[in-house]
Amino acid sequence: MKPAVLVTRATFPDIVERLREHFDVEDNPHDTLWDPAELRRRLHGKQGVMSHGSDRIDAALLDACPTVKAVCNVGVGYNNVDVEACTQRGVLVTNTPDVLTETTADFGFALMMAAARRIGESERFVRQGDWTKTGIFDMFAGPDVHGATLGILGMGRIGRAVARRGSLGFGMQVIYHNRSRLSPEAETESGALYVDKATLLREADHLVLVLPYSESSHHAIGAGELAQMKPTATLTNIARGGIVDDAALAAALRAGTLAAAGLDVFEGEPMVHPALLGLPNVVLTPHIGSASIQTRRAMASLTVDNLIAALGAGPCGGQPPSPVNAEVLSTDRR
Ligand code: 8YV
Repeated sequence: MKPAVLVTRATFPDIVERLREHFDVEDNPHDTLWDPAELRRRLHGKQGVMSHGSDRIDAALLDACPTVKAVCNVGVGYNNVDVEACTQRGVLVTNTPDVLTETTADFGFALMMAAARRIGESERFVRQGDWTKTGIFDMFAGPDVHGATLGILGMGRIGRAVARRGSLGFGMQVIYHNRSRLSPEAETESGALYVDKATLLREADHLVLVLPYSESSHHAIGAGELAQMKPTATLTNIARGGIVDDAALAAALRAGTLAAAGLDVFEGEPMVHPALLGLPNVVLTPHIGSASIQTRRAMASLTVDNLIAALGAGPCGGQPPSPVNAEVLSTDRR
């Protein structure tokens, strides 16, 4: 009998077909949002799940579904999964690193540029028919990106890819802060200089957030941090909602103590803080940082590779390509 797996969100039909070659699949072609009780009901009796950031995978769910052996999350971030609870129960967790690095860095750069060069505001202006006089000299003038100081908070793969774009493509001085400092070789490759957080906040003309969400990064950028930034600076968040205190950010943008922001992620998605919605100087996108067609396919495909290896459903088994808690592979609780 094939192992049973649950696919919680709609994905490419050929990805589901590939899963069906190995598994008994329950999928969600209409992309219905399942509440925790519905997720529990559907996961019950399954061996694996292809999960997303919108699915909370916690101890209570695992205890209600003790046959689950693999949680294969579509995304590099996995703060929706209680990894410790999974590890304790011998459940393998996997994610999708690397395949989305360059695409997400592209998007971060695009959002930063849109905020700095006021693309959202000016696009609305044209669309609304407000452009009635040509040649207004300072119309929608914003700060330069090229040659400016790019600050990066969080210097993993995506942070380094943003840094390379800034240093190699835009002649920016790149400074970064991270829990741990990069090796000298990685710093040279990224063209980035390590600084403490206060210096990062004080000196960045454009600050991009690329750190994972955890209790310790909750509101890493709040009123106090925003107050340390230049009033001409921009802030871009392509990491996770909750890293920025959205109410404090809206207050800074409204007061003009920060020039502009680009946000792809929000506290309480898909809700967006109402104070942000009314502001002209913030570009808002619905968590699409990794959403290029090629990268979405690569993420889904890597998740299938992980599921097949994790549940030993492939012709030759093998190691899952991107385990988060690889230690469970060597325990006998599986
Ligand atoms: C995904 C992401 O959109 O990779 C991540 O961590 O946030 C995004 O790429 C999301 O995880 C989809 O489940």
